Amino acid sequence: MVHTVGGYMVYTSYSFRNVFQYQENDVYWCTADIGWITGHSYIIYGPLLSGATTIMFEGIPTHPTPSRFWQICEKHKVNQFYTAPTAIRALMACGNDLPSKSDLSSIKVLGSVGEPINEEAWHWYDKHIGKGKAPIVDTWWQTETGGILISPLPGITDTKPTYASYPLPGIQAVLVDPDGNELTENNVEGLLCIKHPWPSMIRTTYGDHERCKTVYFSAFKGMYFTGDGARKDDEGRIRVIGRVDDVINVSGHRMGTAEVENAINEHPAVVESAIVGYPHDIKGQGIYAFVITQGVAKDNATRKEILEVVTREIGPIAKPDKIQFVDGLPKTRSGKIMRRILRKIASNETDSLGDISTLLNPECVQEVMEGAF
Ligand code: 7RM
Repeated sequence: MVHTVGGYMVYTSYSFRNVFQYQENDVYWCTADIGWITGHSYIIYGPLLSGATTIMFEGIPTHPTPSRFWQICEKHKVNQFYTAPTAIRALMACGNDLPSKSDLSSIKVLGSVGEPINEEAWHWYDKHIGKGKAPIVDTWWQTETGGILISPLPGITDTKPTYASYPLPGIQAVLVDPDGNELTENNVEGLLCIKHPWPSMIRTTYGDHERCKTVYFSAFKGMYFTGDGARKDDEGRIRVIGRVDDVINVSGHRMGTAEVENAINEHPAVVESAIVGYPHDIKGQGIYAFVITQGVAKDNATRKEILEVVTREIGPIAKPDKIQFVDGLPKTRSGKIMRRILRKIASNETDSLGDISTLLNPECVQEVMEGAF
């Protein structure tokens, strides 16, 4: 993805200052790796262009102890803390007493990025890290967008779990139907597009300009297509429900991966989950859930409880057909679940898994494959 100096600088600094409400002498920490766009935009460019004190961390959240993040927050009196849901869920599973051992009173704003943050993780982050006083900015954006396009503004917009909320000033986010008609009313679901250009938008895909045009600018005339599906609530807040390619169609009902995972994660013993579709003779697609649990038997009684939670949260139509308990889920280095691999495993196409060498944890693939139905 090619970004250009002027626009990228303008937009990363603008969005950094507004989304994190950075004030002079604050200490800001984004836990990302600088090799990921989040590190580029929000460890380096946005903060440094704003004269901010920005912490750069190399390591993992659980080493040498799962208190690492909270100890660093205390030591450097971090005011704005920005991380990914995958890290929040991993630390949440380590217990509530760990964050309470560190003084986190300096924290004013909490950020989340990379995937939809599920409700349970949102509440844990709010309660145990922000102590109910630090607004959570659920920031939606992409490598292609260069910077945050949809996010609450702390102290200005309200926050609502699982909602990235409203586009930043200047950003014209819209939902469209498959024919490209704009869905202007609230309470709708559609494809997330951006109507008007913004300073840090993708300029080209390196060495292949046609590809850039086809992938992002050809689906809908005059708009940038994000590839994400989203929903608007009755007040126009936007909730991103996952990549359109990952949407599952069960007997004609369309479901985003995030929605079903969010429901499964509400079960108290579920640490993390991933759902994918697989071919199903009757329903078209069935729902296959890969679930990491803690402290419960990996048996049908737990499966039944999970199904009950999903029925309560969404409805019987979203109940997974298969639930496989796993110890780990294949993740990219930036913490995103590789559903492509899980989809192959769920469909019994394991002889064509593709390249798994860039995974953070390639060793988990074997385990997941062996336990598959
Ligand atoms: C910054 C980054 C982009 C994709 C994007 C979404 C997903 C990112 C959120 C989110 C729901 C969020 N760049 N995504 N942030 N989904 N809520 N707050 O992640 O290019 O690596 O990924 O990530 O699907 O299109 S990225």
